[in-house]
Amino acid sequence: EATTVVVVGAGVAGLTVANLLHRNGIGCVVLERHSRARVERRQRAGVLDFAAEQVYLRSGLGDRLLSGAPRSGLLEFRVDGVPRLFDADLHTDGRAGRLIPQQLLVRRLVSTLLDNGGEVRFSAADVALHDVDGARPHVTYRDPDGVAHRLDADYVAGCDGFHGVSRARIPPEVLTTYRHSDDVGWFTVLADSPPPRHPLLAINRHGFAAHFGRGPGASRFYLQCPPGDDLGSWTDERVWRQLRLRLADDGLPDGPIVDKAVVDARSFVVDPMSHGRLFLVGDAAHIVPPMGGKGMNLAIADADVLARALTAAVRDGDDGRLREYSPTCLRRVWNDQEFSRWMTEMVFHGADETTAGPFRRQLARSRIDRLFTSSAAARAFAELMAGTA
Ligand code: RFL
Repeated sequence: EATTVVVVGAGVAGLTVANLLHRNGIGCVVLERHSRARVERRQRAGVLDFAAEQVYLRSGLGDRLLSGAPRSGLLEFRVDGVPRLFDADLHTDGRAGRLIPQQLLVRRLVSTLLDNGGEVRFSAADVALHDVDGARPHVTYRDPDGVAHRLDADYVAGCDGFHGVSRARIPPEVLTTYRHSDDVGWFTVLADSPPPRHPLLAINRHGFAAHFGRGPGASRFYLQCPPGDDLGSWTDERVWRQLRLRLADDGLPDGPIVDKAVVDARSFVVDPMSHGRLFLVGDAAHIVPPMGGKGMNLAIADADVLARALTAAVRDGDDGRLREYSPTCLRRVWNDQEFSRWMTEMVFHGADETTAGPFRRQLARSRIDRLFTSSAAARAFAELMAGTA
């Protein structure tokens, strides 16, 4: 069996590549390890930045994918219980992003692709890439009945996330890997509780916490914690008590907690993002710390660059853009890597009263204060939030 492009992974990256290729009339097959139900349930990000929104609008997918997704023009910083609203719309001339839970976007990307005649093979096991540096790569996998298959292709898009198999196909001797870990952990909670009026970041002596909406009846919270913190120590009762203290809101409504995790504030980048006829897209090539809200948006930006480059190569026989794929994406990746670290630094402060806590809290206050006193600082921040189109 043969196709033009095999896409490995049906996350935001892979599904965006496939939808964009499909609209350009380029044949592709998506291979996904998990079931459709599982892929459509994974709740992660929630903010689509302006640059990512433009990708869908330009390709005519905007109505289908983004209907009902509200604009997210305001961001609340709550310093010592005092709210301050940052107006991203104002400082970017209306280029604010939109709120859309990642799993809703994924669900819509899947149904749009399938309705348009695209193909996703879910529950594909043992996906393996072969001859990616030759003229004609192929991908092997097993279907849910255990039957082995082989797909020949001109190109492979490795969109299989940080733990996927694609990245390992780039020989280590040509790959530079950049890693950085902060001495901070993020304990994150997903709850069926009312979302905040605006995305909220809170600074006070009890430590940092953030509250983001994930649709009409769902919230994601982040609480700064020691790296590798013990999940078992975060009982539901402690979660709500800490959130009320840190968000300085005694009346914060609770609700059933549906997920808890400790995530590293990990930064990771590989260079180059391509090898032969294999192209890495999204988390397969880079991870940014969560506080910048850029992981999903970078995946969409990469997907757009790759879909255009593949279209030029397949339709017009021009592979110049494919050669530029990795450097083009990496410029944005490093820009957002720097923004995400800066954002983490901006709000980072412990509850520790004896050492760095009080000092860092003053820095956090000062950085936030600058956003409200210097229009140049506000503009720089809002522009990074919007992303570069
Ligand atoms: P995904 O979403 O991980 O999708 C990869 C897909 O590949 C499949 N796969 C395989 N398929 C076949 N064969 C294999 N061997 C395979 N191995 C893996 C997987 O099953 C999956 O379907 O990567 P993608 O598409 O690159 O998208 C990246 C985003 O998901 C990620 O960057 C964001 O979720 C990060 N992130 C956030 N980003 C934001 O922009 N804003 C946020 O607010 C935000 N919050 C978050 C986040 C990530 C979180 N996690 C993962 C801890 C909050 C959390 C909790």
